[in-house]
Amino acid sequence: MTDARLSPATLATLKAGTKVPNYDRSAVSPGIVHLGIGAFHRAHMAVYVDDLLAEDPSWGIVGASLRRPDTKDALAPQDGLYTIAVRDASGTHPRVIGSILSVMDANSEREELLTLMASPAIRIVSLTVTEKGYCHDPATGELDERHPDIVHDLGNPTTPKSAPGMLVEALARRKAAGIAPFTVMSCDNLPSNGETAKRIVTRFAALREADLGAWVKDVAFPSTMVDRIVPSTTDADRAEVTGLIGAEDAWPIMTEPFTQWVIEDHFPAGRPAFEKVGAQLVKDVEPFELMKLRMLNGSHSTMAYLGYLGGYEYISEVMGDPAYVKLIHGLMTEEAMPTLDMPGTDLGAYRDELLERFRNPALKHRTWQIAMDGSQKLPQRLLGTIRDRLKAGEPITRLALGVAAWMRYVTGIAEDGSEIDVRDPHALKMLAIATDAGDDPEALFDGLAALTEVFGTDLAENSIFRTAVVEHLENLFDEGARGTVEDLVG
Ligand code: CS2
Repeated sequence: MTDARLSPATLATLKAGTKVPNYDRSAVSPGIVHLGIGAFHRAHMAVYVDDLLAEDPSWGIVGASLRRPDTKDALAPQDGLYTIAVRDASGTHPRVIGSILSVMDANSEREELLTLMASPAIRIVSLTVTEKGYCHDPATGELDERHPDIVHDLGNPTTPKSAPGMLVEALARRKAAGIAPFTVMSCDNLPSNGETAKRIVTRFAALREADLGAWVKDVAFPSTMVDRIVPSTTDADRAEVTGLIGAEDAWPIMTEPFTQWVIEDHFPAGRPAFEKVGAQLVKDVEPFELMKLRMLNGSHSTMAYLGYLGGYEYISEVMGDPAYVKLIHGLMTEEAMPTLDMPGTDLGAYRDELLERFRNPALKHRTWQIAMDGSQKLPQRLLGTIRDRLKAGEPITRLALGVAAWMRYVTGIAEDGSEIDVRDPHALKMLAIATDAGDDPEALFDGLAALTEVFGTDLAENSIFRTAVVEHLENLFDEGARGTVEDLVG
């Protein structure tokens, strides 16, 4: 017999051991619209909200996807219910989350979504639209005014496609109706994500209309640091979760036990009591963001490129290679930690906890998944750290290897000659550069470092940086990734 679909009707019949919502879902009303309803949000913020709804049912979430209807397709028949499955060495622990009341597909329901965003009940619009969703220049953090979606949205402001366009149109409607703005809460992996969102949204609003630009300046954009590792769900995961809970879930979310959320406490329109469910509400999130981006994400990207090239499919496999572990330990200890200013935080303990999380054998986190969108990730994960180290006159050996591995990866050809499926908004441009360069490390460096949206205008010219990356590239071409890592740590 096939299992019945997860839904309000089957909730009471789930297998023992499955945690289910402890509140009456029919009493929950929407207070939050979330743009970018992917796995990251569903493993993170939606869980914190789920923990709070028994106490305050006015903060339900309506999720929206800006690009693909697949989340809506999976969750609509389940009335928004889905499972998070927490994996560690002891097994997989399922919990059904009820905080997402519905999912909207912005392409087919744009007007309904904008109407909801403009309604007074919505007091927070949160975002996980990934780095590229900001339509900005990652090197400067400014709105990319030539971005095709931005060009489209400025020409068609009432039917926008992009996240900035959606936010500004909803805010414009609130302004026109005399409704106070919602708070915009970015949960993406960007430094000062609140400020970045604010810069982009206010610029876009000002380009639409000076008055609107001025009004949007008063909108609150708190920064947040979000941390939970969420590998993409596979068919095997779906089957495992269906077996565990006793109902079919079309899109469960697989994650780790660890979760962290640091939030700048600036919500003039009100907020759920996140501090009661484990979030840290602070004045200044930036040091936490830098710590996470430079230590966790910087290590992740370095392991992703060197790991993929070295033939490792999962991060836990990379962590099984002592040379790689030594490299990552050194990258954090010698090169990232000295750039961080975190009085009162034990960075050594933070590093050790990260290494344990990376080791989690049950969490099948693909190197290929993390390798995606490197042009958008490198600036805040490795290049900012490199700039600080260069300014201080300190070595950048391991960080430069991370950059070189990315350059080698985006050539699109693996060490065994097979093709790499490079996913990146600049993939084609980078492939053309790599094709021209062939296996000449200097030409490859010069071609890619000229991408000012990644490297700014300073790094391509920096001879210490250039020499370090070119040397690593030579090794990567000659010895492969494993050989290069062994040479470096040996
Ligand atoms: C990862 C992150 O895919 C990636 O680029 O580095 O998504 C990482 O797993 C999260 O930031 C962890 O909080």
